[in-house]
Amino acid sequence: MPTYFLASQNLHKLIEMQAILQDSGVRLRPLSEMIQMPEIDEDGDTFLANAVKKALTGARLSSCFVLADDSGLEVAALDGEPGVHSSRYAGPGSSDEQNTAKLLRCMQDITCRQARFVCVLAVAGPEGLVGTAEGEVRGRIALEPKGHGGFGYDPVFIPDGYEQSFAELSEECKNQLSHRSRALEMALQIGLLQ
Ligand code: ITT
Repeated sequence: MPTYFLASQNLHKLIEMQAILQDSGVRLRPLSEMIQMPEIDEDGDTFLANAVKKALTGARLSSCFVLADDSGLEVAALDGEPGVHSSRYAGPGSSDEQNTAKLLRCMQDITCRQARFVCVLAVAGPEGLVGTAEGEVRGRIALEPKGHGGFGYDPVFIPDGYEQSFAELSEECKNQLSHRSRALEMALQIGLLQ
């Protein structure tokens, strides 16, 4: 079975992606099984730039086929913030709870609560970049956190067509709708993962 190695420090991403890829014929393992990944400075202005940087670094160091995910939340009324800064919105090393609390504070007086999650995937191998794929899910920011599932901003993100947050919906439900599952679907469709 073709195997790809995920270059990520975020265990939640690995668990979600393994569940989404379960019946795809593609196997995903953590890159930490092969090498110790150095800390990567995610200094790109776009999800694409950061995803490509993570995949190329992992592939160069391991000589394996490496998948990377750069993702985040874009809020329309905040001009797309937190965007590429999603994981450190409340400052370097901030927790999911601190980031979510900051987001709710910034949106205190904002009635337009439209937002989207974006995921850009990049695959690189020993010869360099293989390709990229992208997925998004649209929704709105809740007035307060609800639910205990998922990670990151899941407790405050309500996908379009639902009344519950991603953290209240089941794992299966999130994995059918999410930006990550849509990006993986595209990656399989275009043969980026095969
Ligand atoms: P790696 O770079 O090591 O993969 P990371 O968590 O730092 O791990 P990113 O730089 O891509 O990953 O930042 C993604 C952040 O966006 C993540 O920490 C969450 O705050 C948010 N995010 C992305 N996908 C999410 C999801 O499905 N649910 C909730 N929040 C999400």
